[in-house]
Amino acid sequence: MDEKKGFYKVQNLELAAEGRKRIEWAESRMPVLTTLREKYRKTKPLKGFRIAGCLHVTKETAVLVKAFVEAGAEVSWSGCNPLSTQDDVAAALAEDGISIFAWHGMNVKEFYWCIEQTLRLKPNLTLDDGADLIFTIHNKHPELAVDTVIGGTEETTTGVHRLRAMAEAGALKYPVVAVNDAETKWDFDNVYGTGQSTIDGILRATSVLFAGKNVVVAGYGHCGRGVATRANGFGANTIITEVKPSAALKATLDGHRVMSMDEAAKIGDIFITATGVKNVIIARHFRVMRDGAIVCNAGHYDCEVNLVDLKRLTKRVREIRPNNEEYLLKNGRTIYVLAKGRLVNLAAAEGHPSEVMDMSFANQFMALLWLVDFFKKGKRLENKVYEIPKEQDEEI
Ligand code: 3DD
Repeated sequence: MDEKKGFYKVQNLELAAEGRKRIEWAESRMPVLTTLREKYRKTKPLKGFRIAGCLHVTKETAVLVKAFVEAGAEVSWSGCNPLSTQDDVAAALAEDGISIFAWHGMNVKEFYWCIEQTLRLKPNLTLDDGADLIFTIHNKHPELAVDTVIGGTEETTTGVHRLRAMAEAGALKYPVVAVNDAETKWDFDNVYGTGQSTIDGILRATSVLFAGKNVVVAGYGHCGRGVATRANGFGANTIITEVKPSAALKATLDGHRVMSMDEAAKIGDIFITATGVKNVIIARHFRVMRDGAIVCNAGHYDCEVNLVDLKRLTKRVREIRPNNEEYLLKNGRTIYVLAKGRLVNLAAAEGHPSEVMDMSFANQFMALLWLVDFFKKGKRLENKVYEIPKEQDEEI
């Protein structure tokens, strides 16, 4: 590990050169964000503002972080998942003077330690993917939420759900923009991004044939729909499980088979959860799974595949390939779990392609400008979850 107390902690600074090339590659495919960066390079509207970010440290996120710095902001960053940090990118950012605390394969204690380090900046803006930063501020540093932070943004569906619940309970202490709900985010990132990057993660961890396989996708929201569509493209027989009748009907009309997980568990070859809820695949499902079944998760949290249940049924676990653990069950059958049940697209691959993250992150950039603009005009926003202004979606 390379560490400069209070400034950065990354896996290995020697990876910086590699990381820089990967960031250049992403930059060349992110025209919207780079246009915004050029547009604000001179006026520096974020000068005097301090952004704490908690979002997957990938080559695309590095382009966003650098755009904030070019726009005048001070930035301190942590990853929002223990397995999603690209260590070479983190090294490049640290070497370029960005305060970053992130490495691949951290434990939960280290995960929250990294978030705490970013708060040394005393941020007045926060950027979240899953709301762990906002929750840490509200629970551990309420004075920061009340006296310092003027607003924040939230990247993902799960995080927006958490924050809406908080706002409804009157517990939200500063305004947050639901970046996830921008059409130029969810209708591209969640559908096309998750669709492609989830398959990418599975292929890198297994290199299995998709054609002809029974691919079970749990959840037919934007993400699940994207994954099922791409699996179909590979020639898979797609099966959807859904609790929401309208979503189940949509899946049926899109040509997928729809059934309960109890039935799908018996015939599935590859299982992908994308529901945002916990315990989607549990003991009774593992018990009836085929020998050699592959199980993974595309949702933000690792709560959808119940590994505690699986371990109870298991004789022996070993890593058979990177991000691929072989569970030999007491019933003699074998199940493969990818990326320890964490989001397989970022843990076993590189997350969504740059082209879709370009639009998601352009929304992040403009949402923070929108918050700063209100602040500079002396206006007070309410402590609630705001939608992205329609004009912003259109401009992007
Ligand atoms: N997410 C997926 N791919 C990503 C990438 N390449 N860089 C940063 C974050 C990335 C997570 C997003 O899809 C986020 O919008 C979400 O979780 O919804």
